[in-house]
Amino acid sequence: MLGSGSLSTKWTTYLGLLSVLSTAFSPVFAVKEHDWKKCDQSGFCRRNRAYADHALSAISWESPYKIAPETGSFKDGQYQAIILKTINDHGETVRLPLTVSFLESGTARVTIDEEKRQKGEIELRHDSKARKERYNEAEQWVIVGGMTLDKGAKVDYEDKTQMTVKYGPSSKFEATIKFAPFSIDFKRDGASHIKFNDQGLLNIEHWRPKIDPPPEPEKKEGEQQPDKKEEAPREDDSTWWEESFGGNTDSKPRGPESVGLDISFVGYEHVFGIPSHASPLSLKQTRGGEGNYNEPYRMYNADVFEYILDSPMTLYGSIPFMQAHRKDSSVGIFWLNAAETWVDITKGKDSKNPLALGVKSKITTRTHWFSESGLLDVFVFLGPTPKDIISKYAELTGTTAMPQEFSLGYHQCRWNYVSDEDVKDVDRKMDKFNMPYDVIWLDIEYTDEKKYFTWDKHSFKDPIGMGKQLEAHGRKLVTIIDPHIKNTNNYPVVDELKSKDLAVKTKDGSIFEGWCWPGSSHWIDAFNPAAREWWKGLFKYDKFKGTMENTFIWNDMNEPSVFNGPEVTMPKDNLHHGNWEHRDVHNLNGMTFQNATYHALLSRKPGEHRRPFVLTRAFFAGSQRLGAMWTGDNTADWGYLKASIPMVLSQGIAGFPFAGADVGGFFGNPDKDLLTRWYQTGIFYPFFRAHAHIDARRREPYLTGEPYNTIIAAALRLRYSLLPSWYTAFRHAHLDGTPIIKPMFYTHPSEEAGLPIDDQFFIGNTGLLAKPVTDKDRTSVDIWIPDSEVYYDYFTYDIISAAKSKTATLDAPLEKIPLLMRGGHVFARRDIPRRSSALMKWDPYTLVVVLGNDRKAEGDLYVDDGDSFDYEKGQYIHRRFIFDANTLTSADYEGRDDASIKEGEWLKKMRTVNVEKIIVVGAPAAWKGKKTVTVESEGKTWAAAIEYNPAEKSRAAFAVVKKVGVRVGADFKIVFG
Ligand code: NBV
Repeated sequence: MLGSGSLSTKWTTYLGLLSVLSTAFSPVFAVKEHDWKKCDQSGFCRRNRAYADHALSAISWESPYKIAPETGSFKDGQYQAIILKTINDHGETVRLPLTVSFLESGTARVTIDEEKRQKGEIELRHDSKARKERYNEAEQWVIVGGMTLDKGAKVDYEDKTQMTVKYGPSSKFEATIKFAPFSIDFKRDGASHIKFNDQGLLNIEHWRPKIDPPPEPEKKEGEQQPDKKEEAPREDDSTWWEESFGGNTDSKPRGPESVGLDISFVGYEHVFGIPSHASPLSLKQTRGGEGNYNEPYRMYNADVFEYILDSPMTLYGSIPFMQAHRKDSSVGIFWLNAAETWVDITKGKDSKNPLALGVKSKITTRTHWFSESGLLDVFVFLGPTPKDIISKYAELTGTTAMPQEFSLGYHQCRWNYVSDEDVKDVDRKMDKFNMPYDVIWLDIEYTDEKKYFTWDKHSFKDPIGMGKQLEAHGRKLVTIIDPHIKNTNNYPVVDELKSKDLAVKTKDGSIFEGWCWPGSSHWIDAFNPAAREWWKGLFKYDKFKGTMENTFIWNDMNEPSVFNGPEVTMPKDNLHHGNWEHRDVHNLNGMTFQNATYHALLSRKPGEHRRPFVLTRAFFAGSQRLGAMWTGDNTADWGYLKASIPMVLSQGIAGFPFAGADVGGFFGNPDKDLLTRWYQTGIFYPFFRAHAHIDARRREPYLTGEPYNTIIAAALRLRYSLLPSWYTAFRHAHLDGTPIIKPMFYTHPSEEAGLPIDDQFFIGNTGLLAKPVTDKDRTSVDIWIPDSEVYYDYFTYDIISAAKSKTATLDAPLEKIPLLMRGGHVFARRDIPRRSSALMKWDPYTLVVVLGNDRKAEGDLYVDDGDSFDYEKGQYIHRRFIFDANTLTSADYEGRDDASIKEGEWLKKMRTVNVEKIIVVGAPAAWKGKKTVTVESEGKTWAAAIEYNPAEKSRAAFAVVKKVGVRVGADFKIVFG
């Protein structure tokens, strides 16, 4: 058996080799900030910031972009015109086609292209084979719906200087397009909410030929040089055609081509979104000042291991979606551009127009977005609620896929389980210590020398035997498959990649070779449909031998990570399918790879139609349709535990809620308290996986010793008992993009004090409010109470006394998880402790009815087979529970008629599954002495025993009905009073 010690040595030797090969990669466990570009090291970032500085400091600045009104036309919900950009004092202009689309959903879209590049009337430098157009295929990857034009959109006003279009539901939205300079003011109910180019920072870097400066005339002795100070300031063209960083030079065949725009959120103090950053949920200002950042938020998917906290630095994935919120109003934008993107944020009084706001807060958040290349393409959402914003965004980019049910369970991972025997041993020990888990993971060491789709024959002698042991308790295996393919002999995968011409190319069209785990490697170009088709074949059970029905996949390193590449990724002038430069598509790259794997899992065997599970590290808008993400290589440190909550919340409000952080911290060794608190937090991540670096000590939860083992087991049990409610929350995310864990601004958009809070959250619609302990040695937490409902402690039913908008202090010694139940909700649990979620499949349900101040409660439960796509054919149970007037009823959530549903095998079997127990928290005193309740279901009426527990000190009264005996899928009525 290969011990972790020898693996570690192998790894260290390996990294030694890499550090010789690469200046950009180092095995030192701290991010080397200087390995990543700061704004002034990125040519277009520096230029756009300088443009902004100039525009904002000039005494009079007029944006040089004007619509030529005679080119404009409005038809079927779409306005098209040419914007003329004046490029010199002689009035020379460049033509930029503008399209403003008003969609039926009430979303507006503004797209600006460049005519010369569209028509291919440009010359490429450096003999590049790249495409000449601005990248216009992002929408093919990202947008899946909601694009029907609003035929009802009407021009409401037009003159020589501007036009106003009314659109959206009941025409309550308005866009005023000013022609000169070009700007757009988006209004709702007559008031401005979002403004484009209000500050005049619109900047479309047009194509121009490179003119080599004439050689400096030779200076003759005694001759006077002309005084240069008199010349007009020159544009900074130093990085137009080439740019170097960290020893790598990027050739730019199309010259400068960035797109930039200022987007003001009028009267909004908070903006959220643009994950992933290790930063607060409410985004910080980025132009300096106390407590602010000095750098813009960056989105350029990168392998930034051991990232730093409280930073706008880029991480592994990007979603350029932002929402602004103030009391009672939310609006948002989606910047559809897959190139490197930066966002500056400033906040301040709207000095231009303080009276026009019509809202108390005079703070306006101004954002400045710029991308290196591609179209300027922005969607605008006018709300008014956070839910509206997210659901409209989800309509465009899709929602979370219905997950494999097992994937909501606990995932046990480390780099690496060293052999099949090791895996089987962990599997047995989890059982021995009564710790439920669903999935065990294999990192890169399971392969034969990092050749994906192979097994190390010495350490994984019998993968099928291993898979079968897992299967016995309904458990699964996830194996890692990365996008870099080892460049070596006798490896059919690389031979095929080359012979079929499916890899990413260099700028001159030859196959790109770089360094990653396997050493010299090539990268699959998942933009290429033929590559995706080929990829599918590799996962067939008879091709990827050793895998079986319970094997699923983890895609890592798909930013892509290239150890010897610029900023640890691919050269920007590399070419993808269709000859698009990597520069144009970088942030999409990870999603295309996850997409290829997703489709491969769908076609492992003819006739097998099961939901894939694919974890990805890199992502973009739309990745939510394909699986889960995690926040990458964090550290076993309290700060990273704390940061994980806003990071996961931010994913949720940007449409990709199936998110989690490595429990325990990837780098380093957590002490027992930290590990325990991390489990108590991790049970609330939608994606709940423990993971550890290869050099970290073993830390399977049962190794912690007492009392930690018992405490961690209890946390795991809590996750497992609530799985029905988690699954229901996923169903809602799937239906309309709703986040799975919800920040306060989302659930209580009217409560100003809660808007920036990002360390507590609600789980789905359960009314469960969690505030994990994320500080060392803390034995209590202060939780903010968002409303005047009654709140109970989840475990003791103690009433939490705090007024609305006040904090309550909750006791939280190590064994206690701060978790409250908000009055007014019903949620479902399964209380029989089992080893895995699969073994709970036919278990009875417990309903917890938490009565509100008005003695009412409501909730829902969604169940399906958790594995197939039969839910698409109505094979599911979705119940709505209402408690009112002392009666609990259950009815179909959508009002479907039972008789209309043709029962498949799973639904038939669900006939045996009951709601067995009902707990009513906050039970009225009038129930005292009651012995039975009346149950009515499926034409029968019977009595079930009730046990009433009167209030005691701070504990609320509660009642328990133990043998309810109603089918979970049937309508029922239970009369308590
Ligand atoms: O495959 C090894 C690791 C993996 O464990 C981790 O989760 C990824 O984020 N991988 C990165 C590569 C190297 C990390 C130093």
